[in-house]
Amino acid sequence: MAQPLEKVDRRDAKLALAHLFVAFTALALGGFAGLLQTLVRSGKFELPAGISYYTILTTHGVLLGLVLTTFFIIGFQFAAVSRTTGALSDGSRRTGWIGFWLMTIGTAMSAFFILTGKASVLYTFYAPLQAHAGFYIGLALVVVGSWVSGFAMFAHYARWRKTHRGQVSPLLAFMSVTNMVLWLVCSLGVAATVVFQLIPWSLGLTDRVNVLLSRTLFWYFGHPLVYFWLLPAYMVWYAVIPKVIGGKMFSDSLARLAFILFLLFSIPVGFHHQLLEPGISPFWKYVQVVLTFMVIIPSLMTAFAMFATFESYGRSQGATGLFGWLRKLPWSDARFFAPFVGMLFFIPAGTGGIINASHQLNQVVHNTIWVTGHFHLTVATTVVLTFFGASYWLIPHLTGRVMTKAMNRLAIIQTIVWAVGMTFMSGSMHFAGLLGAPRRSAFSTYSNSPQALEWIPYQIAQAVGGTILFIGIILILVIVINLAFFAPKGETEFPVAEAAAPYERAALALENWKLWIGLVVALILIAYTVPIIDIIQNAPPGSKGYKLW
Ligand code: HAS
Repeated sequence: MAQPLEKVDRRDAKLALAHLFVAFTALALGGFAGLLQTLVRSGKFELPAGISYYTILTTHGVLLGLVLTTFFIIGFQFAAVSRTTGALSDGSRRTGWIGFWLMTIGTAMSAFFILTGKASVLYTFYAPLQAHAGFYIGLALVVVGSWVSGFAMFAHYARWRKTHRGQVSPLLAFMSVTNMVLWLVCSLGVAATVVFQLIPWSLGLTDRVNVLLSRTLFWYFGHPLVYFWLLPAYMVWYAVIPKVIGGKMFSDSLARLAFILFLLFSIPVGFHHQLLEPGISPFWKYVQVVLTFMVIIPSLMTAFAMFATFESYGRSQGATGLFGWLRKLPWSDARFFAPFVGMLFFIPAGTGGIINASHQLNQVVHNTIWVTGHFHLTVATTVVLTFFGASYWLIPHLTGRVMTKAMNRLAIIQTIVWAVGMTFMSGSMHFAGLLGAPRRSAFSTYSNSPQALEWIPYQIAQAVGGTILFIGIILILVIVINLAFFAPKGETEFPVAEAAAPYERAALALENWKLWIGLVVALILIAYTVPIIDIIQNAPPGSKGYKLW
């Protein structure tokens, strides 16, 4: 068994890099689609050659929401596992490559059907909109590929535990495994609707689909999906940022407990996306709203831990007063600055999430562009800026290069551009949403409504923000290409923080997977069994659907 490495093994580095390249290619294409969307919604621009707004919107959502995130996360986690628990075995690495190719082939297949206008069903692919079967089969391959990669990580972690009996596993490996367990359990829902409902229906093997069941299975997956995106950002905050600033992690056990709480409470909450849907009893909606408020707790713990880390470091450097520690943080280091701005944006982003989850308030914002504003703050700012910040050390670490001062300066500018663009875009989305502006709609569908006049200034602000963000995308691509191919050769550290109190017995209990997975299954059964039986037993005849191809 290989010993823990200070560096990621070269062969594992290739596997991680392959994932990151697909992720950043998706960012380039999906970002361009996003620019076109905001221009169309401003009412001042029309797409050429009869291209549908919904084709562009689907391209944007699938490439950024599903492809960029999943590839970045799996690549990052392979690197994290290899760095902290030693080189992958040949078997695990081969399994990782199989997962990568399945995901890549699936992505190419789905992208083909989206770009040829046969799958303009948006990233949530709600029935009764029907795409070409090839789109769903492509998505199924992406999910199966990600499972294969997850199994490679589980096998590697299990080997480590076997050879290190009684020891607490390295934090980043524990976190990667927790995130993959969460992903595996939640993606069973989307796999079920795709394989048993949508593929047979789009192939014409069944002529109707139970719409409510498919949406329920989608959201069983859809909310934990957002925590699958968030947790790798939290890995960077907990386990990397303290080292980058020169301090120590506040508490290793607290970080592990937060991850276990995410595993327990992120899945049985999908109904908070369906609060306004008929056919689900108010009682079960209420139960899931309560569970949604439980899943806020680990984020509050994370906020506490980050403040504690920053403050302890600042005080160790002589800071005094309530906020004196802020001055001691390394503002000119892009590895810190980008994730920190992500944290800052998570304060209003999380507040918006709490508003969404508050049953009655959801009626004000549901299906308005407020929700789009919410997820551009969460995933497209907090998560994505943290991924960018991680790329500033991860890519040069994997390619054997170093980031120059000029690139670091460009990365600081990139972060500022992103923050300004997102303030315009997401801010105006929130305001327009409160005025009732719908989400997921081309300008032409509501331009004749008298209310649209009120929304137009905000839509122009969105286009301004979208254009600034597109500049941000060009900047990050310049930096990534430089770090991958042109930066000077050298050694870059993969920073891993030490905990302030290194050995905490509680951490061992948090690796009792039988207990945690058992509890996850119990919570899911409590939250979903009765409502799903209801949805099946009281199903209307089903919808024939709207074929989009
Ligand atoms: Fe959400 C809709 C509720 C978090 C993503 N969400 C969405 C959709 C997406 C999404 C993509 O209940 C749209 C889906 C669609 O297409 O329909 N969301 C929540 C709640 C949270 C939440 C309660 N969402 C996220 C995260 C996402 C994400 C994270 C992506 C990564 N969301 C909802 C609901 C809907 C919804 C409803 C459905 C709306 C509808 O009607 O359709 C919570 O997890 C948020 C908790 C977060 C906090 C913030 C903690 C702050 C921290 C930062 C500390 C800062 C520091 C720096 C240390 C409580 C950790 C400080 C320094 C200084 C100097 C101050």
